[in-house]
Amino acid sequence: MTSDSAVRLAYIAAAMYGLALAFALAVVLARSPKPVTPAFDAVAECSPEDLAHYCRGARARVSSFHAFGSHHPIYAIDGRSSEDLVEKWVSAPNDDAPWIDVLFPEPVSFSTVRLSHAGTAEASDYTMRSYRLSCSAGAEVRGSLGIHSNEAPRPLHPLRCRNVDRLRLDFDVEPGTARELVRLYEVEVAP
Ligand SMILES: [Ca+2]
Repeated sequence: MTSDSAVRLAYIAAAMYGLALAFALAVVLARSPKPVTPAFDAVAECSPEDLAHYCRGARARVSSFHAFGSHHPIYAIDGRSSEDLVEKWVSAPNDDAPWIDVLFPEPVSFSTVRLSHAGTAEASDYTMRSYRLSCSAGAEVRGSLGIHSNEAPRPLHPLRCRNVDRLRLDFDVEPGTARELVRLYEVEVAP
């Protein structure tokens, strides 16, 4: 085989590999346009200080996640503010309006939301600066709070919500910067 043929074969192989990857990604996205974590049964006495913990039956639903990085949204409600760089929810690169919902198995009331941003384990400029928290019962929004200049890696936000079944975080990404993806290690919701 000539070197030209070998180069041509290498190009063809690379192109086919790229097509296979694109097809696999399309299948993943088509099957789960709004990925949601499994519904675990609530465990009695589990994590009394964190209503968002999956062991209480809470679920996380997201606009997207970074599938190739294994950054599944379950990491945002597993009760661990780990410094392991895999253990975070990361939004997909093409998601320009990322959000995460915490879905409660039954109506809950709470007054604070603690977030663990990327700055808890990574460079501070990965910490999200601008986002909105809102809670709702069905379609009725019962509380919201806009954050516009956050620099804290682990801020505690006051948000008074009564008998709600969902907490939503809507993030403002900043394309071309470290904040072009959301990197969130944990959401904690306290009574
Ligand atoms: Ca976590």
